[in-house]
Amino acid sequence: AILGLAATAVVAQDQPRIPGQNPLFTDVFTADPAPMVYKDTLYLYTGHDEARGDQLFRMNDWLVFSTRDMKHWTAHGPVMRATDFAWASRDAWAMQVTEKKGKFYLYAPVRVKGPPSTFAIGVAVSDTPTGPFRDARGTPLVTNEMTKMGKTDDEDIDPTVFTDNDGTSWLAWGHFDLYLAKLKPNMTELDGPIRKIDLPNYTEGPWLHKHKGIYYLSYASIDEKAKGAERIAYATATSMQGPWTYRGLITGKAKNSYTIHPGIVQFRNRWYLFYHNAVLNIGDQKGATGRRAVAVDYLCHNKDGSIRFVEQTER
Ligand code: FUB
Repeated sequence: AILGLAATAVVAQDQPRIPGQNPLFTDVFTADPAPMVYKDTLYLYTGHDEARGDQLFRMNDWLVFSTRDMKHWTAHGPVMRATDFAWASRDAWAMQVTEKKGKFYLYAPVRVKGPPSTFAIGVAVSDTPTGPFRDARGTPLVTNEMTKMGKTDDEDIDPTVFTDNDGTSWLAWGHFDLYLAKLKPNMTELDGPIRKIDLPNYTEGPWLHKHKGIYYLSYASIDEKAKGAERIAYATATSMQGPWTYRGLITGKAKNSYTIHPGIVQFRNRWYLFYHNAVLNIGDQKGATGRRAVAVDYLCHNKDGSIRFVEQTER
């Protein structure tokens, strides 16, 4: 009992918990969380897993939920379907929404009609955070850049968008290779060259944030590309131009899921790490890599700029 009490005290002090919340939503399978704070509300955009049987992914639309207190959530339903991009055929994979000058921009990877039906990144716009979002260009923002370089067909995925204090917005994305480009102030065109960033075991799911003047690039990583499951790692820099320095792992593997995906945000003076696992069963549909569940835990920045390892909590 003494040991138990001591352990509880250490956990409470070192790693504050959000008790009883994970997974966040229990009536729908959600993945690839992308939080955005606007005014007094945290909006959480997610992918929507609908895989049946041993299907890997079946993802047709993106959902949004909102909260003002991190306890009570409102589901607003789908904000957009992959096929709302007229040039896309399917696969509503990991997206992110950001606000600029009162408009909301959604960056998302979807499979183009093809052939070849490779991934491309589209940008959509809305006047409200809950959508509906409509294609802002009529064409992809990033078109098969990696395929042009002889890579596989699913390289242009998982866009993350970040706006610096000076108003400059940046887009990072990629599968096994990580790319970074500036966005024009209109948010719908790239500004300048695409740069490649080399990070150890970079796999997918990049997420950019800034804290106390340090830039953070978190991402899903696999030790050996073909084996194991993903864990969240991160790198830091003193400028978006880099150089980026690998700093270690933020999480271990997600329970029951091959993938994990970071979404990091500050809300009401606390930092949060959103991610997904696959511990949720809904009826006869068991959690699996294609049936995931979004979760959240506190994120702590240490004084030396490192991020404290996050223990994944469950209900
Ligand atoms: O959800 C489909 C894909 O799985 C995402 O784009 C990746 O980040 C991984 O979570």
